Amino acid sequence: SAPLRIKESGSQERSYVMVKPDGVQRGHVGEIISRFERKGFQLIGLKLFKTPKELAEEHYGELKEKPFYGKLVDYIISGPVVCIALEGPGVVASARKLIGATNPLNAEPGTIRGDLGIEVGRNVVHGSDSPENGLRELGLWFDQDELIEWEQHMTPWLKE
Ligand code: IDP
Repeated sequence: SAPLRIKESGSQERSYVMVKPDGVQRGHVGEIISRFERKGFQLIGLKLFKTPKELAEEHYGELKEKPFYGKLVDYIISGPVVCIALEGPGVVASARKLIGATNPLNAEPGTIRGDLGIEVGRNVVHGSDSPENGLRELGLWFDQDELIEWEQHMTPWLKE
């Protein structure tokens, strides 16, 4: 598996979020990025990307034995995705809350999947499930020089 190329910057937590091909095709890219922006997380990486099959397989490697694995990989490579790197305290768990339950039918209204999806196989968006996986996935989807460390001037208005 790929090395962890992304260092943790101080105590800052990072998450890998991705608009899946259905989200891109349905024109929800702006809306999805906007939900994380308005929450207050800092955008440190962003790109439109055509996923190589090997990368999709590596990303979902833990699910290799699942019956839906093949279709999942086909879905993820079926069109461009938008790769999003976010940073901030508690960003992994918070992004998962904003995204909602894996199956959009179980996802609360107000979450991305709850508002925008109806099937688990077309659930619009991905978010890392642990800080460790956040760093692992950022290392898979981004080159080091694609992650930008920048000073966010609204920080004093977001953090005490
Ligand atoms: P997560 O994306 O909410 O973390 P995981 O269990 O890690 O959920 O599953 C990864 C992805 O695999 C899901 O987002 C979904 O796209 C797909 N998936 C999960 N369970 C099913 C299923 O039962 N049928 C089809 N696709 C599934």
